[in-house]
Amino acid sequence: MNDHVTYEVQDGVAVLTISHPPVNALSFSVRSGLLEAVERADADPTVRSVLIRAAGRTFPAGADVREFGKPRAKPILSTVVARIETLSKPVVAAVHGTALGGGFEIALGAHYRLAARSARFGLPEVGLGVLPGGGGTQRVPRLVGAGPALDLMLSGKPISAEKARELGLVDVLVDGDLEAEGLVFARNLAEKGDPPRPTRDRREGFADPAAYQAEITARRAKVAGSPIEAPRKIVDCVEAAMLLPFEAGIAMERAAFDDCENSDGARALRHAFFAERRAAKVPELEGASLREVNTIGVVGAGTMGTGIAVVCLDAGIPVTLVERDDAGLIRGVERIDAIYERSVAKGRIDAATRDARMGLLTGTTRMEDLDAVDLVIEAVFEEVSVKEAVFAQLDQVMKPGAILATNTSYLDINALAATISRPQDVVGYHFFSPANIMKLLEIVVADKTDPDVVATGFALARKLRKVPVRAGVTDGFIGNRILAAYRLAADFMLEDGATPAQIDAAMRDYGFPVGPYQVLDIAGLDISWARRKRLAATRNPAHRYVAIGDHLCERGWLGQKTGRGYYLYEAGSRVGTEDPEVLEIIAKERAAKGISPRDFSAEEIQARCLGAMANEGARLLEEGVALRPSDIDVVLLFGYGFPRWRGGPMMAADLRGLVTVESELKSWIKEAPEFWTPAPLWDELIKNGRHFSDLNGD
Ligand code: 3H9
Repeated sequence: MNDHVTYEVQDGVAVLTISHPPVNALSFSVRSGLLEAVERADADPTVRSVLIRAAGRTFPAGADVREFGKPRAKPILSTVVARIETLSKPVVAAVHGTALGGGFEIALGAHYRLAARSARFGLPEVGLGVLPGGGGTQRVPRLVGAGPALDLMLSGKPISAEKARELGLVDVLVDGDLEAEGLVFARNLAEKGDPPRPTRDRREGFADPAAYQAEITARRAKVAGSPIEAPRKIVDCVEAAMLLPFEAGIAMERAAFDDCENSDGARALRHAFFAERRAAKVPELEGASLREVNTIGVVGAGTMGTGIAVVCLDAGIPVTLVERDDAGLIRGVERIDAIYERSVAKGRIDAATRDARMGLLTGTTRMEDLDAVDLVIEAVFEEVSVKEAVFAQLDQVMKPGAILATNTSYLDINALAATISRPQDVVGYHFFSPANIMKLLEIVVADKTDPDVVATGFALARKLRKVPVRAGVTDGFIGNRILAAYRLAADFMLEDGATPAQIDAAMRDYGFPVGPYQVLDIAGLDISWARRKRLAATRNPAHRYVAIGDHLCERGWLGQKTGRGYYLYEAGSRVGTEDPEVLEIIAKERAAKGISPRDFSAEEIQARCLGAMANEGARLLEEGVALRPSDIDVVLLFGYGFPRWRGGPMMAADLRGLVTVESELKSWIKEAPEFWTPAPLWDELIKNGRHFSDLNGD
């Protein structure tokens, strides 16, 4: 029919094969090819039934998200699905891989569904800020009722073919050759004279109208506070499925989809989807020859080292864990054991899997035992002299060509690499705590890092199920540089009149799970204190400095672990209350600087924190520390709790308008010129009518 849909008749069955690598997304050419093929099958007198299948790794994984937000070329997906459903001959879909979103909806347009046992079905649209727009909200409830339909649409999580069959979404599971079985099934339908079975005419899901409506009411209450519109529209559409005629329900779904598609939330979520995938594409991959990483050494069995060891063990990679002495090693191995115990207790893995993973772990106190490993991740105390000593030892024992990764958060990797004989093998792997849970991995490329070492890091990250982002060497890399700017903006407001609780509440309202001072109390105030002390020698005394955090640390108030930080914690409690003494310290600091406190609205708090983050992001781009704005967004989304539906600080600035953000930055310059002066990139983009997203490179 066209390059993406082929048509072939076998034994009276028209076989329509979708072929649009990599995931058979339903772009214009696939939709039009499919529609044409369906029309042809209808008109072809030799055809008695139809089989829709896909070539390659999967049945369509959804609409082509790259077409979203642009005028959609006809035929639209719901037209294609409707035409499949109203065909006068029985239509069978044979599903393998992941039938997601529009792909699942195509299968629902067919009259019968066969699935490979390994197939998965899902409606992940909500994760992109939209809802199923190819009839999914109307057809799925007809088959399974409101509860399971809303589970699929509101969670966005796929279900197994087995589960889909249990629910009645799939007719037959296939273990063998799916295409051959599909052909036999389609031919049998024709031979038996079975008529088409349009999903729109089915009513099984409406068998208990009261239960259906009760489910709608319960879910409506649950999604009432959603920051994006899509979940509420999903509930409305599923309610309409039972109450309205089919065509009216479809029209309602269409209108709801259009409303959501162009919302800021949906744009931000689409951005996040592509940004994550783009971040994995770095220049070093071009022509790289990957180094083999079959065994890994981890030096340091503290919280970070053990978390990293678990990440590697989970990927099936044997790990040699090194500590200075037996006691430390035993504590480390116990920590790893405890992580796996919890996973077993929570039912995430079974005991056999735990045993297998623990079986890949070797503990030692001898650095020499790392002589054969392919890569070492050093996770010792964050102190230059300690790291240098470990590096010197590793340089002695590691085999030539082995990779030496340091898990530092701040330190100068160029300087560290220069202390050993093989700087080309040195790279930074900045994991986030807890390493076995947080998805982000900053891969820090030093001046002499060999491109093969960088490329190997990205390949390894995929194996470790991490989201890698390339960063250059600077104090704090991408994430902690942005975090420092965020905190400084917050600290300025603290000094000028806001309280920690007001700032935290404003940032939670924006969508962060916790505010900046809550994070400080959780992480420990001493970490950022150490950084400030380290930078003290080079700090320009003319720059505005807020010493409130230092005063708390000097009193030994280091956050939750000491029961006191920016907030006060009752013994054993993780919920802080406002601490009058902290407010007093802040008031004293203001008085000492002659500041008369003023009020800050939540909007101003948000604008200042976000403006500071985006401005620091612009500096990181100018310095070449970050390759592209979307990489900065990925770091903040996956490592710092930035709300995904806001897209990250650079996307948020785009959505708010660069002119608006820049003029706000300018209006604050007099308060701290070194901090608030917009990076030159703002003017350059604005003058050319461009956005940060125009620098993402696709
Ligand atoms: C929808 O269907 C709406 C309808 O109801 C109504 C419409 C009116 N579009 O992730 P991978 C690209 S909404 C365009 O690395 P994996 C992806 O960018 C859609 N491109 O592979 C990447 O490109 P590149 C509902 C897409 O094996 C390449 O394919 N569907 C799409 O790790 C490989 O992807 C979804 O939300 C797409 N829909 O995972 C499913 N999907 O190589 C979204 C992928 O240039 N997709 N690409 O970087 C996924 O969840 C995963 O991609 C999947 C494969 C699980 C399928």
